[in-house]
Amino acid sequence: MKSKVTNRNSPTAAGFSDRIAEITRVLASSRRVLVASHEDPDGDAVGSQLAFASYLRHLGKEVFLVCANAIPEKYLFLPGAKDIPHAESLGEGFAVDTAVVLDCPVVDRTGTAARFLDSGVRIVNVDHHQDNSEFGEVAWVNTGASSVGEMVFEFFQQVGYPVSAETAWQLYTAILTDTGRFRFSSTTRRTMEIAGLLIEAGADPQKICDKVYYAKPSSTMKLEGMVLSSVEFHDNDRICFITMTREMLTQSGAHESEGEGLADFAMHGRDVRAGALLKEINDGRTKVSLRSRDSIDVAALAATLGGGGHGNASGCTMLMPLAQARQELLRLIREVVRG
Ligand SMILES: [Mn+2]
Repeated sequence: MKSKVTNRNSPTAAGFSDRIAEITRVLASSRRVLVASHEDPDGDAVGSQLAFASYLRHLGKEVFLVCANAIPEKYLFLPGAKDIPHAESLGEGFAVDTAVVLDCPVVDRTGTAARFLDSGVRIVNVDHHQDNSEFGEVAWVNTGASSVGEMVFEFFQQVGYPVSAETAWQLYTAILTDTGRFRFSSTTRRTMEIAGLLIEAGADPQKICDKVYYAKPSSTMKLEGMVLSSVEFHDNDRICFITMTREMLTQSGAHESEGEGLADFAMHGRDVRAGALLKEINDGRTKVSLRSRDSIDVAALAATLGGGGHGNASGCTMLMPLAQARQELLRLIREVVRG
């Protein structure tokens, strides 16, 4: 029987244990399980995938990890991250009976891994995005969670799965990165408690933070310098745009994934209410990462452009070249900032 279970409130809300029971019920009758997350993986995607895979292995499942495209180098220190295969490397005949899809509001966010998620596959959807479409046989959505890493931790506690040191590193990284180093409004007392429990279980906060944020290759720093020098302010410094062009990637020798996290620089300004990183894509499109403060909702703005995300951090792809996208985005973002 197909059932949807959703928890859009706190991790400790009534019914939480029912959701966990639904997931364990599906997993109990599964044999070959794929663990997938979104394309352009971030720390939450990689950390949660690795942690959940370890639990499934512990259950004796045949477990397959997959990523749609390259995992950023800064996450390769995580135990197991180097061994996550690309979707392309799993052959044509590859099939699973069940898939755990983490941190994805819609199935398509799995990118090239979506081809393994046809109608015959039972999907367990674990996510914290507001705009989750509740796809799958079980959809556990908790928009109150800082990260899927936090949800996975709660899941492990509920089912009595002890967190190993390796898993602690993975989940700590997921939470650290998805909270912007415990800075975003999604950071709760429980988030900090979980971080503390993960440290107790063996996660090293200094080493993890250094690996993720302070171990950049020179190409990344060169790219960052170029992107920062593109900074432009509008409307009395209330709107800030930064830009990443193909030329900058070529000149710095950086891969596109090295620009992850750069969007946050748009919000470093004292008076900035909303900001964006505009990334030029080869085929005349422009990828946009949006950021905002307080009640300014950039998720709604991204949604009007075919994207999505969280209220203060969202993204979309605009079907126009950079210069045109910048103009159009400025017009739209002004409406949001002026309210
Ligand atoms: Mn996440």
